[in-house]
Amino acid sequence: TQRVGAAPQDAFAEVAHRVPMLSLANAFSDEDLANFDRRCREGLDAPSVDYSCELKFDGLAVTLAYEEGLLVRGATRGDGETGEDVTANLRTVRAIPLRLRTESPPKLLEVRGEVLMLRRDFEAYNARARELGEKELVNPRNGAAGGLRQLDPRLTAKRRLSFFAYGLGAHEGWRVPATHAGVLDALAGLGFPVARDRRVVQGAQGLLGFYAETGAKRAGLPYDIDGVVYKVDALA
Ligand code: I6G
Repeated sequence: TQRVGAAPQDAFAEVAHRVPMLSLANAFSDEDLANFDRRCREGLDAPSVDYSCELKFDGLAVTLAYEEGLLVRGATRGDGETGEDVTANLRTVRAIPLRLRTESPPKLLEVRGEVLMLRRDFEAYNARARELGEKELVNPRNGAAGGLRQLDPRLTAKRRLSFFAYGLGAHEGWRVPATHAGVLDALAGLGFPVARDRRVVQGAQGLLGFYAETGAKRAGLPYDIDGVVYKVDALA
């Protein structure tokens, strides 16, 4: 009753992102990775760099704005500068907290992450669609993207979308941890689902090791991924 309640809309309003939602650069080979590590070491003037490694879930990027601890707005990435206000739809995603789990919430905290459909929810949705003679979803990513763009939040709720947090947008009154891994831990503490398959590694060998490990478990993951994400762990 707290999550699905808004009336269907005619269209989505535009939202200008206070902090742009950037995309990631790609690496396609061991050599690309070695070059990434070299550029980081040279840029930081450090003999070795710690990297935070994560899975790149194959869903849709969104940003969630919390004011004084309450979810006030949720938007799609759009072109990175301006997205669409899909707050009513995002409120139906049970994994997204409507209120931060803290006694002293920050004035503003924007949390970024990916909305996706778990493989089991995708299969269940399509099984039901077949029973009813309705249209099946093509893949989990389309299921998530189409689900978020429904004008009636009751239809979004039927897709049983999931969410994983992976970063920050604008914030005021929040003590930002020193590392990306620390940010993810802090977001988990505030009640956000953060994927468990993440690790901090050292140097190019560490990056390659995480990639190989992920490849070995990819087929057994509960969701589709389209790669892994590496970030310099130190935010400074
Ligand atoms: O840290 C991240 C994890 C997963 C990401 C990310 C992601 O996509 C599923 N995507 C972006 C655009 C960024 N970080 C910045």
